[in-house]
Order: sequence, then structure tokens, then C-alpha cells
Amino acid sequence: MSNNYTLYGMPASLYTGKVRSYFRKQGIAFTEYGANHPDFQTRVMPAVGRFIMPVVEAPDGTIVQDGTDIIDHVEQSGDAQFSVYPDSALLRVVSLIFELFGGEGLLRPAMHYRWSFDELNLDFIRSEFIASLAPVDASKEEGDAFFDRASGLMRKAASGFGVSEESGPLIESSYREFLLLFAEHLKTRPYLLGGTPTIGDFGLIAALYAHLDRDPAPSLFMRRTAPAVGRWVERMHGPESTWVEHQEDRSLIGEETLPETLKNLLRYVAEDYLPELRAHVDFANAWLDKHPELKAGTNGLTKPGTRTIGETEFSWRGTTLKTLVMPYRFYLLQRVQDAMVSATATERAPIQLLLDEVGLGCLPDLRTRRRVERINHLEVWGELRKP
Ligand SMILES: N[C@@H](CCC(=O)N[C@@H](CS)C(=O)NCC(=O)O)C(=O)O
Repeated sequence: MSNNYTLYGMPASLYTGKVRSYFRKQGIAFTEYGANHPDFQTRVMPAVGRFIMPVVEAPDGTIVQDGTDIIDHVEQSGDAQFSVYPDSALLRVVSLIFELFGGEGLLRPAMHYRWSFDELNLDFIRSEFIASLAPVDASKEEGDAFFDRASGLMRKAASGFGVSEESGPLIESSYREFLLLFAEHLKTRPYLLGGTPTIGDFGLIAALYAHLDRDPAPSLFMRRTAPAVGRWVERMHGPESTWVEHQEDRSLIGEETLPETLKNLLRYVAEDYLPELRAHVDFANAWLDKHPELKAGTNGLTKPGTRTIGETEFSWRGTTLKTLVMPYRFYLLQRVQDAMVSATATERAPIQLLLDEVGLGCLPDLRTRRRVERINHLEVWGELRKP
């Protein structure tokens, strides 16, 4: 077991939770520092080119940013006890869909439940933000100034993910539906695909831990609505192997007999997230058409660290939402598509059948004209794809 990994992030940070949970489930010891650590400010941030977390420094000094890239770095390092990528092509595709949905699709409820419930949440969030962002010896005024700045940016981000007074009730009913479906699924297995967590669990834990489990308002909601999901969060964030409400069986589910509860979760993803994904791919392709001169290996914008290329509208649950289009999402979507492409023809047919059955049949073809790549910790566009 290596004990030389360093994780820079925040307890209240969604994507930091994904990596922390991965380290714990893999039995990898690590030291965690806040974004207020002097090394983060002076050495790590300049190396990754923007203020963003999580960042991991591996035992050999390699700096890796991004939850997914960190997991893949560790998977390839030999330090992981088990692979979080299922051997079965079908389960791999399913798991990667939940990585995408958990980190990106559940951002809307995560941001709504953090920033729309000030009476219950604000004291807690203020304390959390100050603890990880302000220097440890900051005065009260300095701490408050850090919080005011960061919370202002995050409220703006929440609105960019479709959170508003009008969308609030719909976000709540949609999230409730998700919780009930996931709780039903977890009745007979401890993790998404069976007895061991896979990449999809680590996608889901992002939103479901730091925001939706830890913040006071959604924590109460989760515990009341779907205690089984609360138990999954506990399991995901503990290093031990826990067999309390399930028979001990570490194997993954069989791909021939996918539980209906898993298909229902996939149907939910199709209804809740596919319209947004489709609108974002369309917007990105129109944007790429308008930037034919874009140099591969850049994001095509003035600042290389900028994460969005614009905003677009789509219909969602009978209303219209407008959200920020972030190329990073296509990076995760491509992982689903790559898993399809690398499957054999015999493996691919049942995967497509499953996607068709649950309303996600178009996922393999939802492509941007250029791939999104990550170079030097930033998202950049690749060459135009061959037609
Ligand atoms: N795809 C990135 C997303 C990281 C991310 O958005 N992190 C948030 C904290 S949870 C952040 O650093 N936000 C700071 C900002 O955007 O200014 C990853 O997985 O690492």
C-alpha cells in the first residue's frame, strides 16, 4: 500500500468526493489538503493552469487534475487493488453512463439543494468554504470575504446549470424520483452493479456525497426519502468492506439478467439527462462550424482555462431550461462511446439492444465533430473527425 498520494480539494467539493471515495475503496492511504494550502496556491495551481479541484500529486511527483484522469492514473499505476472498469463490455458501458450522469446530470439537484435553501444551509456552507479556502490564520473579515466571493461565483454557476426559482420544484420532484429508483435498486446489492463499486458508483458519489449527503437540507431529504441511498453513501466513503443489509457476494451482476431496477435507472437517465446532452452536442457542433479555423489542441477561446463555450436551451420535463455547454461533458460521453467501439461486434449487439430498450439508443451517435481531449490538465478540441 502506498502512502504517498496527496489530494488537494475540499470536503464540500463534489469532484473531490469522487477521488476521496476511490482512494478509500482502493485502500490507498493519502494526505488531504484544502485549497488554502500554500503548496496548492504556489505550486499546484500554476501547474494545472487554473483554480480547480481535485488535484492529486502521485508518489512520483506527477500532478494529475480531474476526477476521471486521477482514477485512470491510479488504475494504471499498479496501486489499485481492483479495477473499477468491469470486464464485461455491457457492464462497462452501463457503468460509464452513470459516471457521466452522476458527475454532470446530478449537478442540477446538487447545486439547487446547496444554494436554494439558505435558511438551513448557509451557516454550514459558510463554515465549510472558509475552512478550505481562507488561510488557516485568516481573521473573521478575511474569511467572510473569501466566502462572499466564492459563494457569488457558485450561485452564478448554479443558475448556469438550470437552477432557478421556477425550476426548483421540478428539480426536487425529479431528484426524488431518482432517489426512490436508486434505493429500490440498492435493496438487493450494495453497489450499482453488484458487490463491488465500479466507475459508475464513483460518478454518482460526486453529487451524492459532498452536496446531497453533507449539506443540511438535502441530507435530511435523502435520509427521509431514501435511507438506502444514505447507506450507499456511507459504504462509498468508508475503506471497509461492509455487509450489513446484504448477503456477502462481491461479484458483479450477470449481463444476461440485468435487474429491472437498473433498467429503470437507465430510463430515468434517458428522460432526465438525454435532452440536455443532445442539445449540448447540437450547440457544440454549430459552434465548431462557426470556428473552422480552430487549432487542434486548443479550446478555441481567449483563455485556455475557460470551461464553457456558451449556453443553450432545451425542453426538460415540460419546461424550458437554459444551461452552460461544457466540453468536459463530451469527454465523459466519449468514454461511453469508446467502450462501445472497443467492444466486439458480438458484444455490441446486446449493448445497443439495451440502450434502445431504455431510450438511450442514440447515445453512441451523439458525437461532436471534434473529439474533446485533455492536454496539460485542460480540455481542448482534437482534429475534425473524418466523416
Ligand atoms: N471535471 C473536473 C471538474 C472539477 C470542478 O469543477 N471542481 C470544482 C469544485 S467541485 C471547482 O474546482 N470549482 C472551482 C471553480 O470552478 O472556480 C474534475 O472532475 O476534476
